[in-house]
Amino acid sequence: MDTVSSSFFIPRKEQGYSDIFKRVRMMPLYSFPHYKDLKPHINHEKNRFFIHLDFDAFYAQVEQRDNPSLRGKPVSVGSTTGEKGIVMTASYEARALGIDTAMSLWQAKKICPKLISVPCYGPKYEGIMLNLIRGLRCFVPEDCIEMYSIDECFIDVTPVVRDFGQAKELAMAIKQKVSDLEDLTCSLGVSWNKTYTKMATKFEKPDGLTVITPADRHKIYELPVKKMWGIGTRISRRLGVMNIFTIGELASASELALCREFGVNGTVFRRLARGEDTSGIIHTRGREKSLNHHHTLTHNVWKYEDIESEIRRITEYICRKLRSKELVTRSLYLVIRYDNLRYAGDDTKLDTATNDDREIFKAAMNIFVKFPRPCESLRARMFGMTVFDLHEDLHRYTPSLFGNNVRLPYYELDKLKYKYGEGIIRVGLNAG
Ligand code: TTP
Ligand code: CA
Repeated sequence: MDTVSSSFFIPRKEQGYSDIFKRVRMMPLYSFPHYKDLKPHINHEKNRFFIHLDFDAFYAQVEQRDNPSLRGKPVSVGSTTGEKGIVMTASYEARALGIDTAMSLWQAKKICPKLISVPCYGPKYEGIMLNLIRGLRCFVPEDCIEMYSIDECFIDVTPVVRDFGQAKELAMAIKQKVSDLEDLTCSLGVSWNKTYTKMATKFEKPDGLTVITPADRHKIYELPVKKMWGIGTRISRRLGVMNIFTIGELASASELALCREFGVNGTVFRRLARGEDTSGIIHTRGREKSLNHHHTLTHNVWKYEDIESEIRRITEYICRKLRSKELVTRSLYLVIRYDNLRYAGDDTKLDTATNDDREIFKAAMNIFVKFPRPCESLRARMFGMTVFDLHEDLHRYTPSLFGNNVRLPYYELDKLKYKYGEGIIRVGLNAG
């Protein structure tokens, strides 16, 4: 499946707080319908049913769920320390008082001195979404579910419903499932295409459920263009210059004029506005259940530093493989074969899913110390590592958000290595 990352979602400079925003942005880069995804032969209004699910005030709601003393109060979640405090999201009580995402904590406290700011805990939120995706498999096959961001997913319910009535019933059942599984509320949009479902979700937030059938198209058409999936401040401004202010106006605009201004995206915008988004579920998660790498040496080794260096080498290899597939691992298995042809192997579970060379190296060394220590008369000749319990890497585009360790920009380093060769840079795996 072809996916493109949409730069439209990256906040623009003129929003003022873009620098702060960039720092707090942690959701995976969105996949946005591409020209290639739009298939004219699909009869787009018939027999296709999608649901979009979005948790309400996600981080804040989770923290209020887990800490009853926060319920009913203005709460913000984000970094809480020093001048760099930031609001990643705010509870609805705080929003009612004017607190907004990406505000500095200082600014937020000025507006609402009673605001309670709590730190965010990424792995917990990630776990909730992954649990939900698992739970949704009782309604549709996994292939029909697209995890779109840390708190949003699309579900293609075409295989299991016949009309909008059934699609709505299913959406209600999903809402109930979310409540049963996680005791959280979410909002849902139901429509015949992904773009409309995403916009529908916003109609009745929080705890909403909105169905947009072809007969309800006018509800979408009345919205300002900026509300459309993929259209931000800059594009809506350019559309404004063309006298296009609503989605309806975009839908009926001249395709030629739009293409002159936006190239092929002009066609995409127009078709999405018209409800002609024929894109399907996009899978970003790899199919792999595990990845492994084994290396047999030409010269057997026994000195600690040589062993360490071999383990480091296979760690780097495995981590790069994980990143190339945008995966993280929760479990690790290390095996060594000695020159007496015996094996030592063991596995460990990691505290959090990762593809960070340093964390995996540390875990691998912790396994190694339990093995018979190689010596001059018992040398190691083969090293192998397997990672399993793999998940999609949700933090791949925003290093350094969670955990005590500062995440290194591994994806960027991989690109450098790919371009300039292995020797260009090496991470010191012994560091923190
Ligand atoms: P959103 O779905 O945009 O917001 P929300 O769930 O808090 O509120 P809403 O009810 O309007 O959907 O984002 C989901 C979570 O992602 C949010 O709780 C916090 C996090 N987030 C960031 O970390 N950085 C950001 O820039 C944004 C917008 C959200
Ligand atoms: Ca949300």
